Amino acid sequence: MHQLIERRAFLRAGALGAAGLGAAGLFPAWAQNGTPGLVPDMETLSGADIRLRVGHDMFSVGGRKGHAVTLNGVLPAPLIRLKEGQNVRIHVENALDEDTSIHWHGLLLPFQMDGVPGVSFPGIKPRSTFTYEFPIRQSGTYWYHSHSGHQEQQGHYGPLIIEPAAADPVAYHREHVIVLSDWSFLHPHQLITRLKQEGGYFNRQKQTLLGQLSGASEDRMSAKDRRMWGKMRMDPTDIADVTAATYTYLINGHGPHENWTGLFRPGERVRLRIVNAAAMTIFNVRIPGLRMTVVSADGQNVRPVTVDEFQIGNAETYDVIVQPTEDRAFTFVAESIDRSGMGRATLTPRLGMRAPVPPLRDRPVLTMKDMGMGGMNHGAMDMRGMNMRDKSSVPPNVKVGVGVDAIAMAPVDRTGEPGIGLENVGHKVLTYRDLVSLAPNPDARPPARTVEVHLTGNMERFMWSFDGKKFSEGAEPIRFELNERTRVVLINDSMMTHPIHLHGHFFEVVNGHIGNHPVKHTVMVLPGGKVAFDLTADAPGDWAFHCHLLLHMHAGMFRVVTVRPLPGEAA
Ligand SMILES: [Cu+2]
Repeated sequence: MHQLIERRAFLRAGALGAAGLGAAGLFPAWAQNGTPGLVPDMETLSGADIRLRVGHDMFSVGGRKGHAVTLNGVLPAPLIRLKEGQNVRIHVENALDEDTSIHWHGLLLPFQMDGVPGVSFPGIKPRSTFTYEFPIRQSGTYWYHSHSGHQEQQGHYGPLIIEPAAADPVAYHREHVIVLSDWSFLHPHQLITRLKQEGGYFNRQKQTLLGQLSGASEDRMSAKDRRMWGKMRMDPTDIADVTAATYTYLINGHGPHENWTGLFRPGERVRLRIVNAAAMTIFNVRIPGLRMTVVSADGQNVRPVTVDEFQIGNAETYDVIVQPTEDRAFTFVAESIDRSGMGRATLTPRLGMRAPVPPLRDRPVLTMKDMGMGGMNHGAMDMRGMNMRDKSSVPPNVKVGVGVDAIAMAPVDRTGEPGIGLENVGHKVLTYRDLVSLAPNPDARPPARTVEVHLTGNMERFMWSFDGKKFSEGAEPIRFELNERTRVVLINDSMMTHPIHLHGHFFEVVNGHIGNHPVKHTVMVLPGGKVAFDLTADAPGDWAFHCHLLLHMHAGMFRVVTVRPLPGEAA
């Protein structure tokens, strides 16, 4: 390890220095073009007292300028770098004309410091300062973002890295932070209006039924599937609500043409700390020519697993090690799940070198499994008898009204699958089943009870909910007793992948590796799929629980989770 540190000091001193290479502009030091990575003298926010100012700035990408919400004047926000075991006070000044907040995504902290207005604190009023203060009880790659209004979608997000107190089990010579996001020049309210008018508004790649019948996509969908989709009046290419029709996909705040570039020396082990901070985009990540060894998921170490590609949901983080040995450039590709566009960056030994950018691959097409029929025998299925709103397959607490356009009749565990569109890409794609916690799970008790939560929606009307009930309809909190051990089963009745996030806790994704289940704060549930996680409710308070596709959260796919009693309260 000592050698590695010396190596990093050398990098700082020398040949690869970033001075004068990138446009300083709106970018924080860590996100500048041509960066050598996180060298010791790089400007980051660290120590016991940190100051952040939430304000307005213009942000430009692709030659256009738009209005952004920024922290300390930059987009993405500054890198916060902390040390496990320290205490931190973070003073957040609100220079906006509206309330703001910061949520520390994935951090274990007192609930009053979690930063969700209306749930954990009142929010930060205009022209006032709120001081967050909490001990740092963990290490790894995390991030932070606004939980107020639509500020996160407008640029209010940044990375947060915590050094472990003990030796890091992951060895590396160099590290880069890679924050993925999506940028629209339309205000989030305009996005919502369009989606409410027509669920598939931004899905300009629609396959027409006519096109399918003419045989254009014969090879990709059976006649039987085509008949079924037609009958359901649903669209098998509705993979993403908001697409490249309006989004520019950003890597560290840079568009594909700005081509954010990170440096390496051939032979080095390079740690990439990858955060999906996008509002509405799930990404497929790959680096053609380089294999990636996943060493951490959602900030928690996993047994190293080497892959060629992975799908990353909103709010998830992955740390990967790459070891480029050749003296050449590599393209980092973050393709949107619907393949309407991509974020693109370059890893290279020297500035000015670039690698080919692969073309967008064919758009994926949903299957019957994605309609919640994965557990059915297709041969024996009688189409005429199918009713995707058959209430009998859900418990009585699920409200099946206009807000629910489908019920998964036979949902299946899809944690062994790589994600929509990645089933047959010809190389190894990460699945949740590949993730094994490096440390044994701390709580060996079997769950005492099971809580089922249905992920529900009406795609055409852009209505989203848990158990058929929007948060604004007065949905009851999900209650846990302090230190109770529960199995939570998420059942996706819709035909979209939802990344579901629980605040203030880690949970263990039940994937067959008993005792070493991967420990996460956000989990993607595939269409027609179900995911179980075991939870020890060890953090008293009120916590947000929601889909991290931000427009789904705003539409109502949100609940409060309460853990009681609070400290000092009678049980
Ligand atoms: Cu969602």
